[in-house]
Amino acid sequence: MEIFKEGEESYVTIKGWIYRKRILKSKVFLMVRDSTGIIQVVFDKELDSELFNVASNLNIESAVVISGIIKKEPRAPGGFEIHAQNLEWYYVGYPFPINEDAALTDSEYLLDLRHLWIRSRKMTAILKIRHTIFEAIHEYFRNHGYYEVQAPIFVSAAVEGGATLFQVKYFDRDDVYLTQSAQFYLESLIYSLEKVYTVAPSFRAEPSRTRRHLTEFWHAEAEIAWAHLEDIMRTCEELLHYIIKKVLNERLEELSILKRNVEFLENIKPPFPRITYDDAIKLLQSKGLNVKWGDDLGADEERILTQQFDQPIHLYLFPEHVKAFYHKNHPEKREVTLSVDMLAPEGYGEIIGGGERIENEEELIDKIKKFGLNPEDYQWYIDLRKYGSIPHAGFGLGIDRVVMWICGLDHIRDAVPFPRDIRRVKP
Ligand code: NSS
Repeated sequence: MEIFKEGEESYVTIKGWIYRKRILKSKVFLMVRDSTGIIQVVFDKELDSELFNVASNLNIESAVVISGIIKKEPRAPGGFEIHAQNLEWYYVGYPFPINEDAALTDSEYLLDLRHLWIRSRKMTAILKIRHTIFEAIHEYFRNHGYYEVQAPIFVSAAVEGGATLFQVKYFDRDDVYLTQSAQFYLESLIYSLEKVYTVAPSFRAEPSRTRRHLTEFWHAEAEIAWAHLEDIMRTCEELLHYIIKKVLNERLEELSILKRNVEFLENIKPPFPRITYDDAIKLLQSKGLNVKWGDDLGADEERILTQQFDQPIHLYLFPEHVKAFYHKNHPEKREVTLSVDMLAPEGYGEIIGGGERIENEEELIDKIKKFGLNPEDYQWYIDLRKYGSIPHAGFGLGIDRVVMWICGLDHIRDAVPFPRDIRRVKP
């Protein structure tokens, strides 16, 4: 809590909102919060009965400015309390009918009240951690020679398959969509800037409500000239490690509010284990799962895989048809691609997807056709392969999923202030 000193050292003024209220016979205790924390304020009836009455009648979430003497009080949260001498209130609050200690639930009720619920202690802790994660991502890329770039949100072709494209009413056109990924634009920018990244929203018309899918999510994407699969795997683990270290350095208090197992995060250290798709299928089969080579791995399979390790893992070399068309095929093992997903441990699953891109024009056109797509729709993307094409690779990290895992949340919706899914675009 920021203390505004006025004259005498121990006389302070605070501005905030009433978080909790407790009335005893001759004392009112207000817990007042601001963006920095919570402090206890005492109003003594015997010292000032008028002030005592005003304080007793204020609701939770009323906005207040309180002045008084700050004293050490080991029994108070934070070790200090303020003995109030003056109280001004602005707008009275509401009696929020929710027990804050309740788990962050899937409750539609809390989601309807999201504009108010974001004031809760847990949501505040999550939003501070989210802030630090965004900061870490920018720091990592900027400290490693990447240029930050921006790609359009209105686009005219699918990157990650037509099934999850959101069509937009764009004047009189019916071939405009919201972007699923900035990848193709980043690819075009490596020919001048070599290493580029962007942090932006991506949109997917995800038809189902799951614990890890939003229709609008935040995406950190990078593309690197001359890079191969190995470089991507190393970059991804370094980036994730950098994020975790920064959160551990700066957000221990918030992690403890969320009751996150901090020791688990402290033990995360690259290089992360690697497992090929082929071996993953064998491992899953040995666990009795009904999967065969060529299947796409869903949340259930990923959960079982990640539970075999106490680190994030690289799952790599996916079959061609499981991944988007732009992935480059393995030079010797043509049925698989130079692709990688990073899966977060503790059952969380995929947080990053990436790999090497096809750099040869003919190969790219063949692949587009093989996937039943129309090369005309990808004309400018194919064009990039005509002029000074080079090997390159990149990846996309789902920031909300990383927030969800680092905070130890049950649902991705709680990783975002105002989540969007198939049924919800409000508040
Ligand atoms: O579809 S991805 O696996 N890959 C791409 O979009 C590439 N074009 C990125 C690139 O190489 N530049 O999505 C990347 C990540 C994925 O691992 C998830 O963590 C996240 O984006 N993602 C999502 N998060 C939340 N909700 C949804 N619906 C979602 N879809 C992907």
